[in-house]
Amino acid sequence: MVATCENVDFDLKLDEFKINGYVVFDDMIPHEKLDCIREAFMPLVEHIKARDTEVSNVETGDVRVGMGRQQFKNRYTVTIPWVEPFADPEIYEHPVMLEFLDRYWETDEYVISCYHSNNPYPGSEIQPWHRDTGLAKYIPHVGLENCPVVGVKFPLEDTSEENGSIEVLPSTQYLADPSMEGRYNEVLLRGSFPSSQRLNLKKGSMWVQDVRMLHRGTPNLSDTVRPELVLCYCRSWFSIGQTVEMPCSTYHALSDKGQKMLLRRRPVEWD
Ligand SMILES: O=C(O)CCC(=O)C(=O)O
Ligand SMILES: [Fe+2]
Repeated sequence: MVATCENVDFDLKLDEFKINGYVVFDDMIPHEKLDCIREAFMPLVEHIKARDTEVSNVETGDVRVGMGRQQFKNRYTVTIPWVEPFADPEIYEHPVMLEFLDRYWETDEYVISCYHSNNPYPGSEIQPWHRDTGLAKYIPHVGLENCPVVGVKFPLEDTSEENGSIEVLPSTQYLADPSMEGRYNEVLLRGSFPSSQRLNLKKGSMWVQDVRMLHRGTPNLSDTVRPELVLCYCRSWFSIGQTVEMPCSTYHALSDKGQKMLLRRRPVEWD
């Protein structure tokens, strides 16, 4: 059974998110949908894996064939093309997720600013502890109650200690001491931080990540890739300098809500 707004305790989910810096929603996406996405996704990530034998700082390639990079050894990022089966309104307009975001930001003025993925393969290694934002540098000493950008993530399979489930250090999203930025990995490896935990997720779940919360990818010890897709939702007044590419015809076919959330798309011509 897929989660509906009627069977979610949004007040509790918001409290969990504000306290922990992440929140998990189970049973959000039917397994068959994820299987279709996985089938379409594999050629993209395999293309990048075959092409990129070196670690790189920049993503390259055509998004429809495989735009991405080897981010760390055997760990690939892939930009997701805005085409079926990836661009599915039952995912990016998921009523439970939009209701959650409307309540979190107390407005529906937000946009989708990226569609991306994180994909550790067997042989990947532990990542440095990090945040996915430089907010504490741009707005030092202010632990904003609401983060203007969040990642909405969904794995295509169960994630586990074996296949490289993410490790998080809950409640670190409000840290805003700029002198600590760039030192987190060193500090966390040396000190004692017993509240860190692995997020072992069930296939079908979606989770929201406050991009300020400290986290790291872990080694994939299984024999197959562990893909996780991420949609970035961002307040309309904020920018992370990224946008989704799509042809005008695709944009005009979106729902009113879809058009509002993808107002910042980059028009491209695809034949
Ligand atoms: O895929 C993961 O488990 C974490 C990846 C991550 O945090 C990143 O690359 O920024
Ligand atoms: Fe990250």
